[in-house]
Amino acid sequence: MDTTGKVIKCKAAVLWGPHQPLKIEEIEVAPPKAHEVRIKIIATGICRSDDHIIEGLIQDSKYPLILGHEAAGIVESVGDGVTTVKPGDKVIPLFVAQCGECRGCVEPKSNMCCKAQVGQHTGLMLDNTSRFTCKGKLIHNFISTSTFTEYTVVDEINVVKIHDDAPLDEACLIGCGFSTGYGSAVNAAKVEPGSTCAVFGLGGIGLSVIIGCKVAGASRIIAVDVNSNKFAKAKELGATECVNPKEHENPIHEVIQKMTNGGVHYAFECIGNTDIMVSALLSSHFSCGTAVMVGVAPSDSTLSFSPLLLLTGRTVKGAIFGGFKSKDCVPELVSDLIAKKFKVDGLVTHKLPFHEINKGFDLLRKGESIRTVLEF
Ligand code: PAD
Ligand code: ZN
Ligand code: ZN
Repeated sequence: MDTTGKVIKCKAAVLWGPHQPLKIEEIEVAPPKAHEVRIKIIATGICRSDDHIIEGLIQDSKYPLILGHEAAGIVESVGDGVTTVKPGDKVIPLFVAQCGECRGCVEPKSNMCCKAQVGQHTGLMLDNTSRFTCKGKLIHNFISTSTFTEYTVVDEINVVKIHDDAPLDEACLIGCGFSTGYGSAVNAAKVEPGSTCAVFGLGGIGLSVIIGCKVAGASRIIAVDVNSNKFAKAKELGATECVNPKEHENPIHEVIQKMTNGGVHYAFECIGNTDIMVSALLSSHFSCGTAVMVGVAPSDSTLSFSPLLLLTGRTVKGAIFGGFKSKDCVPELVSDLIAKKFKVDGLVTHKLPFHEINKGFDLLRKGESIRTVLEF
């Protein structure tokens, strides 16, 4: 049946408010307007950033909303003026937009688009309306994507075509977790061959940082987590040593300084914990270390440390989506995946049918899963 131009009724996981389980509801998805694309989602991963919204950690979140931002799917229909994708194309929705024209997009060192800023939770399309309704109520989107639904609508600057041969159940991880971690190492930090690295937090993000550090030729990759069950996977992906802070009396930065003759070249925080952000900074060498903040901390938190830590030569930086310009880099990363330059299947610990989404979140919260991929 041709659905072009029609409202589609389908199943979606709606978050009606913070601290609630997701509810599978029948929703209406309006056709795409000009410069918008309607996508049938085929596979979507569960990321901790989705859980932060359920936990109410991001204060300007708009409810009710449909979460999900790490996905791959197939274009169902396009609005007027869309030129970069067509019905039937395999695509990845992009929570970091790339319009190609704004200040952020033309700056070579930036990957932030000013037209759709990922940090501004409007929950709406660029024209300030929504394409989702449920039981007569407007449903917001999440960081311009919303992929916990059989169909979604995104602005054209938030979607990119990928290779026809892409396996969508793996390519979905290029939509967030893999690219965020991998890019933090190879792109934001620019890890050099022979350098030493420490990675704090071994979820989908931290493990992808490890993959990036290994590809970049790091000589030592120290993996840090309070859950020792994460260590086997970290070693499999490239960690050379694993440390559990709970097994040491001294603060973790002292342990790492001792292991590395004063500190690592690159330390990555992949948890979203401001205390560990400071630990990461202190774990980097006082004269030349770089600490990269990748984890998303609660929106009302602040980072506090002595400026003397920087005067001696340390660098602090942060990156969203690994600093990758999304439209330019996602198709390349998918082609690299097809060419087996790296593997992402090690990150997928569980596959579940979409309607078991709450079970997927439970697995993440219990520390039992890395990525759960939901299939429709
Ligand atoms: P995850 O929950 O799967 O992994 C976090 C890991 O940290 C777990 O293995 C925990 O056991 C471990 N951990 C928790 N507390 C500590 C501690 N005090 N010391 C050591 N280890 C600890 O999450 P994830 O990998 O999906 O995401 C990690 C963070 O990255 C999270 O804050 C998420 O919101 C953020 C993120 N950032 C971006 C970005 O673009 N910057 C994108 C996606 C996710
Ligand atoms: Zn994510
Ligand atoms: Zn832009």
